[in-house]
Amino acid sequence: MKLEYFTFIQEALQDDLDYERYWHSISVAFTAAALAMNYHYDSPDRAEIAGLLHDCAKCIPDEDKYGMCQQYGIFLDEVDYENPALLHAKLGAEIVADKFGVLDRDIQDAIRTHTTGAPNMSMLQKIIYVSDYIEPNRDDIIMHLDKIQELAFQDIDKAVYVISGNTLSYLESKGRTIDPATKATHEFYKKLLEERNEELPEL
Ligand code: DGI
Ligand code: FE
Ligand code: FE
Repeated sequence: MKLEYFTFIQEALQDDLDYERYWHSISVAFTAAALAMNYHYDSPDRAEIAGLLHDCAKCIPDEDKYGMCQQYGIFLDEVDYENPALLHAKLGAEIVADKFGVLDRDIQDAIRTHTTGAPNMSMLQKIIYVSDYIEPNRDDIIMHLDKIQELAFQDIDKAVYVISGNTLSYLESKGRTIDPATKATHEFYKKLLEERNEELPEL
């Protein structure tokens, strides 16, 4: 039954995503399952499903994304209108219910927050946020990726801190608008590590 469901998802993704995005999704799914096992998360298969589906709305043309967001009643703020790259996360969280029967709120939340992160994320949200960044098949050149991959399996909160910090620096260097959630994520995990008297990793 489970394998049939995975096959159903996999075939739909092959239709809906381009070649690179499809393999990125497979890679995020396996990375998420590995992190889930590492942190004794109760259902690694749910992490796998969230990973498979996290970018399911990525290849919808931008001009269609806005209309679909409206149909689903998704609230969009100014940053979303300026940055269509942010929409696929919010839209994906709604599409998975309709198209893949995913009614699990934690999976939906993990998809919704996978691009910006959020303060005080659940383990599944952190797993997807981190897996998206560290999966081994991305073409992007990411500084110290090997160290961040290692950190992800040692202390996932430190990994969220580093990844959100790197994302902020990247967006600033490109002059892109920062979503308040991206900033809030970094600040939350910085404070959390300080409260735990942990050293802030610099990567
Ligand atoms: O969908 P992926 O490529 O796998 O990765 P993603 O969902 O993390 O999306 C990455 C894109 O989102 C990337 O181009 C950077 C952008 N992004 C992330 N946070 C912010 C942001 N863009 C803006 N403008 N503001 C943000 O805070
Ligand atoms: Fe994404
Ligand atoms: Fe992704």
